[in-house]
Amino acid sequence: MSAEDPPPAAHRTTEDRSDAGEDAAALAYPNIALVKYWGKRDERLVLPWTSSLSMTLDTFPTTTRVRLTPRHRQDTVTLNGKPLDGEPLRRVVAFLDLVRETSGRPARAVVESHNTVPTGAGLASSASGFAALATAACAAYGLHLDARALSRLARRGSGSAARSVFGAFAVWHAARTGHQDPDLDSFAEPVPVRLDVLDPALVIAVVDPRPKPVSSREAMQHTVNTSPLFRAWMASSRADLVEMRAALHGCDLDAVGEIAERNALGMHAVMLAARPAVRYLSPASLTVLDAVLELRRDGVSAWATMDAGPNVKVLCHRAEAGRVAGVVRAAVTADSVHVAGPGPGARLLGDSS
Ligand code: 2P0
Repeated sequence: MSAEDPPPAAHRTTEDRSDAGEDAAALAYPNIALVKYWGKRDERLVLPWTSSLSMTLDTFPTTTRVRLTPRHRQDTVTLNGKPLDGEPLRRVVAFLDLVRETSGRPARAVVESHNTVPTGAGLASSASGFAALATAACAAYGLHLDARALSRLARRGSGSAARSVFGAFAVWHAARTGHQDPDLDSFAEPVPVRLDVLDPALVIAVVDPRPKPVSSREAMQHTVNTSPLFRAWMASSRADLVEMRAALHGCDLDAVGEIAERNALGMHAVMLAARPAVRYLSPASLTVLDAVLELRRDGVSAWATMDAGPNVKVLCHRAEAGRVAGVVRAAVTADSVHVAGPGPGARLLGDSS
C-alpha cells in the first residue's frame, strides 16, 4: 500500500471518510483456493459444507464503482463497459438489495465494474468481483463494517469473495455445526504466513480463456445432490485443511503443494462422480499436470491446482517461477501464462467523485 492510498474500508472511521457515502470505488484481487470450497449447505445464505483456504493474488484485479441514484427505479450494472443482464445482473441486484436492507437506504445504484481477469473461466472473477462490490457498496451506502463483517457480506454475493477481502493467505470458516446463527459464524480471516520464507508464486496457465459451460454455483449444487463421493470429499477436505494450516505455519512449500494438489484432484474427482458428471479439465489441463510431474522429477517444487475450468495454476517458489512458466509454455499451447504472487486485500480507492 502506498502513502497516497486510503486505509482499507474496515479501518476507516466516519471522520476520515473523504467519500462520505453515495459514490465509492474499490479494488479487489482474485484468490486461488489451496483447500477448495465445493458445495453449500445453505444456498440462500451461501454457507459452505467445509472450510476453505486460499492465496489472494497480486494480478487480475477488479475495480468497481458504486454510485447511488435515488431518482432511478432500477439498478444499472456494467461489466467492462457492457450492461449485465440475466442471472449475473440478478445476482448483483440481489446483493445490492441486501446492502440496502442492512443500511436502511433504499436508493438504487449505478455499478461500473472492470475485470482484468477472463470472466467465468475458473480464474476467480466472482471472488474479486464481489469483494470489490461489497467494499464499494458499503462505502456508498454508508455501512461501516469491520473486515470480518465485510467478508460475511461479500460471502453472500459469492462464497469465494469472502476470502478476497483479505490479502495473502485467508481461511473461510464453514459455520460450526449446531451454531445458533450460522450466518454470523461463517467468515474469512487472515492466516499468518512468513511470506519471505515460504516465497510462494502461482504460475497461471490460461489454456482456455472462454467462459465455462456450467457455472460453479450450479455445478457444486449438482455435486452435492448427486455425487456418491460427496461425504468422502468433505471428510478428506476437512483433514486437508488441518494439515494445510500446519504446512503453512512451518513454511513448508512442498507440503503445502502436495496437500493443495491432492485437494484439487479430490474436488475434480467428486464432481466427476456426479450424475451426470461435471468435467472441467481438458486434455490441455492434463498436459500441464504431466509437465508439473516432470518438473518434480527434475527436483523443482511445483504443484498444480485447478478450479471450475480447465486452466491450471502451478504453485512453486517465486525464484523458480520463470523456469516453471517456461516448462508450461513449452508443454502446451497456452493462451497466456502469468506469474502471480501473494496480493493485498480489498480496499477503497481514493475519492471517485
Ligand atoms: C474455490 N471455487 O474454493 C472453489 C474451487 C471453484 C473451485 O469458489 O456459488 O464463484 O458464488 O459461492 O465462489 C467458485 O465458486 O461460487 C469457487 P458461489 P464461487 O475457490
